Amino acid sequence: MSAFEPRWQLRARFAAALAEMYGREVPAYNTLVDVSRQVNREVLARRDQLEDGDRDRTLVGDVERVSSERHGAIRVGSPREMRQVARLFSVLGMYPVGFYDLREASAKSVPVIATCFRPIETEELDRHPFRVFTSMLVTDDRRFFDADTQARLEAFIEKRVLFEPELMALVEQAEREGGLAGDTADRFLSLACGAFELADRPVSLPWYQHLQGISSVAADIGAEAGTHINHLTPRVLDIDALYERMEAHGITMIDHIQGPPRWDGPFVLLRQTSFRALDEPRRLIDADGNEVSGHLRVRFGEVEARGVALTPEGRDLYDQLLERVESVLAERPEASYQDVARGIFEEHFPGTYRELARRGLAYFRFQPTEAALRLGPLDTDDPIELMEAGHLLAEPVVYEDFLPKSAAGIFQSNLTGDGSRQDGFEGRLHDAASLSEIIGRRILDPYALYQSRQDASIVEALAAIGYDVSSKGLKRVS
Ligand code: OOG
Ligand code: NI
Repeated sequence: MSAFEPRWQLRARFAAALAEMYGREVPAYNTLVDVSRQVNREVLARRDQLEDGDRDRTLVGDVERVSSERHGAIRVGSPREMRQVARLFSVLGMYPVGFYDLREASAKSVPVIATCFRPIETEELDRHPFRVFTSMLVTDDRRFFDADTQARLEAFIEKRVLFEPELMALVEQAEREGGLAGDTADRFLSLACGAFELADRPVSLPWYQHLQGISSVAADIGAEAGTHINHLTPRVLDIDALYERMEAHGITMIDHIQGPPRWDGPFVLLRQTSFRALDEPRRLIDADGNEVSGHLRVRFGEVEARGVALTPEGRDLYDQLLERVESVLAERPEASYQDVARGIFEEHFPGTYRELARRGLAYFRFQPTEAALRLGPLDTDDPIELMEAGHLLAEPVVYEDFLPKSAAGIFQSNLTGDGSRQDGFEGRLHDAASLSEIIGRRILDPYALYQSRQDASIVEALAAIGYDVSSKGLKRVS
């Protein structure tokens, strides 16, 4: 019998410990969590009064999970560090999903590629959906770093120890034995949490400033002795309400909510907003080697609302519309993002979840209706026809991932200065395959994960209605 602590429980305890630590260090985070909870309570109370169709607009997924739902973000400097992170997170049941190239998604200088470590099975997501957006500095990209800076960066990063030997030994033990239990699990969690605390080790000011001239992200990664959680993000059910209320608490958010607009149609993907990094007192070493006190901005606050996951076709449409929004705003800089985006969505995006399902633009969990269970199979097994006939309900699948444009926007709005990028040079190409190799574990394709959840729900629903699912080839709806 295995006495290992379940991975989801380790993950839940890890997330709680991080939140406790982060709240102590960044008090505005606690305000954000309090306001999110309050907004969520209000939305849920209101939601109980709504008709089914309108209920979808708040898109809750599993109600229980929302209150504890968080994502964090960390940044590392090398393939070696990235591999260590991947091994550590796998002990918590978090695996790399999706590839993000922030070098391309950003107008400013953001020289990183990234993935998200998160649970992948529905059950695991429902138990505790903690995710960590993890970026890695691309030190050999000449658009950002000349040969000398690259060499100094790599030497600095190679020398530092993000995860102490005792922690990595526990990771190895978990890998070897299949898990951790009791005091060993406790020790692992406390060391793992400690590894993401902002270390109070002095920072070389000239080196920090040199890197900051190139990119604040590079300075945050390449001049610090350790890594740190740079934000921890609660999920809120009504982000517009939260936005207004944070202002009332004296916390100024960035100028708009990133992602799709608020409108009367389906809530897709992800909407996020943040408040600026705070100046935090730090020990600095000046050019003469003297310790001086100063301030650095490294951490910030962010909140998000999650909508339905889109299929590749749905995502293409979304990306096209967002490009339109940007080109309109380029011509009319005085217009509000929200108004322009709403107008474009109203004109070009399907206005209902049902229409998204029909056109194969989003993922759904199909469930049999009471009527279907009573009446049994019809002469079709097409999930969309069955939905139209009232035999299947299509419940939107929540988006579990990130958006490169929003991520770039989050990076940018919290950085000091634009940095510098020499676009004449060729950047080193990266994709999911090359980052998989770096990580030493295959990065999973988020679309494949959503698709298989949808497929599994269809098989289960048809079986419940009385179809012989073993012998039928199922039609895919998307
Ligand atoms: C990560 C930014 C990306 C998000 O929510 O899109 C992110 C970072 O600042 O390190 O967390
Ligand atoms: Ni974030």
